[in-house]
Amino acid sequence: MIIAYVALGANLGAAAATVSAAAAALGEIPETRLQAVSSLYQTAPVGLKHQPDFINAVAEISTRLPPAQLLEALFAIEARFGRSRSVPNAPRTLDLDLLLYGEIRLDQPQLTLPHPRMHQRAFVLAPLAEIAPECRIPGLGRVRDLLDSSRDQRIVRLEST
Ligand code: PH2
Ligand code: MG
Ligand code: MG
Repeated sequence: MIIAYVALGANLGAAAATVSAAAAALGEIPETRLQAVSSLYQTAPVGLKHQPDFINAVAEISTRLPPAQLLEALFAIEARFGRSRSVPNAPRTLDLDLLLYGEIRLDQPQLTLPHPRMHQRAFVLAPLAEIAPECRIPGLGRVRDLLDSSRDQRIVRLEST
């Protein structure tokens, strides 16, 4: 089994409920087990500014699926939650991004690993550090140390209900 990390994000509709349900859906992927899910975080939009705040979380899974097949399964869950793809960075009902797949580095048109922007994004690094404090991003170093450089980004951990 390979340990992989998935970022979850939503800023349309019932975003918190969607992110929680999508995290549970990760455990339904064939050959895959859901190991941990972070708290939900309310986060300021990065990139395109004039859109609602996001709800973000990170999940740890273990899987026997190869990266491409895992990615297909993530797209299928996005579609199930009503994701339509318009312009890049547009508001979305659900975004699932594969962050890390073991220590693998990959640079393909459909998939880059580690995720190329994860190290700059507090909305990824904070929930990742919560569930995997010793986690390292291959080539970039420890998640906890990288988080210190993104302290200016507004993110609030939501109390679980
Ligand atoms: N996702 C993006 C772009 N900007 N900002 C926040 N706060 N959360 C996201 O999940 C997010 C974003 C592209 O996928
Ligand atoms: Mg994304
Ligand atoms: Mg995506």
